[in-house]
Amino acid sequence: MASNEQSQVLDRILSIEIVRVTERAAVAAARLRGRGNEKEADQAAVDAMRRELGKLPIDGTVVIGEGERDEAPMLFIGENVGTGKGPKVDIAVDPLEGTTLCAKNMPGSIATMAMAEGGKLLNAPDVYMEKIAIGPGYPKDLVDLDLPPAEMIARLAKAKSVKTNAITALILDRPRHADMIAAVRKTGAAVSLITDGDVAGVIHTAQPGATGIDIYMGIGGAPEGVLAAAALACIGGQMQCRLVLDTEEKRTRAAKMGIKDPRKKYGIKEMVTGECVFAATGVTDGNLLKGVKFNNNVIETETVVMRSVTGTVRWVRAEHRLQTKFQRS
Ligand code: VTB
Repeated sequence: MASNEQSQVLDRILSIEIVRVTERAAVAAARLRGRGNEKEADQAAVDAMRRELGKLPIDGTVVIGEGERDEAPMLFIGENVGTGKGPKVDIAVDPLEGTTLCAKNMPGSIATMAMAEGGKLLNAPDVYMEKIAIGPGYPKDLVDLDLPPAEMIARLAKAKSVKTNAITALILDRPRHADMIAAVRKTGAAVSLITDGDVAGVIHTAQPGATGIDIYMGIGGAPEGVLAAAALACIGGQMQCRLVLDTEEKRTRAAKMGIKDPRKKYGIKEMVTGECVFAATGVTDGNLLKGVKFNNNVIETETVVMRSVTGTVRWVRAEHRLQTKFQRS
């Protein structure tokens, strides 16, 4: 199929189909909110997502998944998903992003996935990734991982025509970020800390007016980095990422996945090299999305779905009445 024909298929049909996939995963995980069992919640989301993906008219390959083939029985990297009859697509999934948030019933866990034309998503190993992201409307190449955090904040403030104390950075609350957090605070900027969930964290930068977040920085998971890049590919913004390949074993693993330069800094267009669709459904309530609500006969979900072809962002609030569709089959 010609590339533009493929984009149209992605654009027209799959952007609605993809919503069903993240909805199902979110509902499955939400049933296990606050039960203190991360594994069980994750497994429920994985099962539900995989079942639903199996129904899609695509010839899909998981490139960002639950892990490498030997460690993840389902939605592993390289697994074929979909009916096999349809366009060749790359799939990135995080059926439950923020497993801890879900297990503790804390804000911000989501079910998320992205889909791109075949061969167009970065095949990243499940390692850490340095990330920096800002919203749209800034001069090109403003972000750079090699700038000291204080300089990055100063650069951003200048581009925004504000003082550094008007900037807020979002950072994962981890000991590895202690120096970064201190350096950002020293500029007078504010630091918002999150315990998990940096896919949503990066998306926050796209609408600083609404979220109060100007920049995301720090080290998180590489799979989450590619998913976030897919979202920004749709809504605009800048992101730069670099895999943390600090051992020979990780470098070998990455090389097997086609990564030639272990120190490469990836922009959005190098992580998502074609058109893509991104979707996320809230599991627990969060800034970005409302969580799943269980009422007597209705299950409510909220999903955001974005397409890079047009930059359209749709918010899908669904009321599900046929509850049998959420049961295992
Ligand atoms: C982040 C965050 C995830 O992992 O990528 C983080 O977005 C990074 O790993 O929600 P550590 O927890 O080891 O710091 C999560 O918190 C969980 O996958």
